[in-house]
Amino acid sequence: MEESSNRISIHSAPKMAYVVTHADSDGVLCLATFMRARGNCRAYFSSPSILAYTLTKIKAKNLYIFDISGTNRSVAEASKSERVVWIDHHIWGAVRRPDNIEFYLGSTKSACRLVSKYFGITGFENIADEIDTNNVVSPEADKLRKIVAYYKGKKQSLSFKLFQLSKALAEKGITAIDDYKREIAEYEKKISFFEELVMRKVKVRNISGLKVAVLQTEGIPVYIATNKLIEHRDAPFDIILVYSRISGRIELRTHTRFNVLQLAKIFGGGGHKVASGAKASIEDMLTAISLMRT
Ligand SMILES: [Mn+2]
Repeated sequence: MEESSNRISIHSAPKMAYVVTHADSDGVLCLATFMRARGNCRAYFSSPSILAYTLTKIKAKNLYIFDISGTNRSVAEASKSERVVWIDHHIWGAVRRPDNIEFYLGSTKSACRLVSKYFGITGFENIADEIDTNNVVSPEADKLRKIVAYYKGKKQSLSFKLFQLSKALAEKGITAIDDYKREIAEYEKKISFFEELVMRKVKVRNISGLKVAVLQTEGIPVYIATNKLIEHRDAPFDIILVYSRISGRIELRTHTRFNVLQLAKIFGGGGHKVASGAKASIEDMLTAISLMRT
């Protein structure tokens, strides 16, 4: 019911801004910060690999893109909207900037910190920094990460749930997370199951002196795998490779600050030096790792 009323408001307000943001905690906090500054909007949750396709659905007067890096293809697609503001903190390759796109890029810990700065709205950037660098210390960051992980695990109407969460955060501030006790509790029940699965399924490889942890499992949050593997007897790992058969994507992390971005780039992926992702098979990624040191 709420979904349909949401749709009505879109048609009655054609000039409403469009936002495309990353379907993760940082992306949610970017959107919440935006809505605090500018009010309601039409939002799409996307990811680096599907951004260009997401943008084919949008021709807006005002489009904002948060927390996803661009390629020449996605930039060309975005420029079909009238005016675009693109705010991101990932490492970009060379792209040509069309006249109607404003890039606001930086190397902050979270994209939310850049969005906060751009709109002059403060409040969520410390929590976003904690989650996006996998350095969660505050209970607020811990709870928010669990709420987002809960919805990502459910998959059903993920975008709508993340939109509602962003809106609640914009309206109530971070105390909005207190209304998600059930989701947090349900997610917490699964954590030890995920952790046990990580330790049981991980395969350790030694490739040209690099310690590589290989995981092929669906539905395990990457941060859980990364954090649990610190306890593994072969830890720390230079490269943690988490493959999803459904998406055909590999997420790369590191315990040793090994530059995993260079690996993702080989396959047209991207991200940060210590957290990146790309579409690739495990076999091809292991080959790339072995070639890197020859
Ligand atoms: Mn981010």
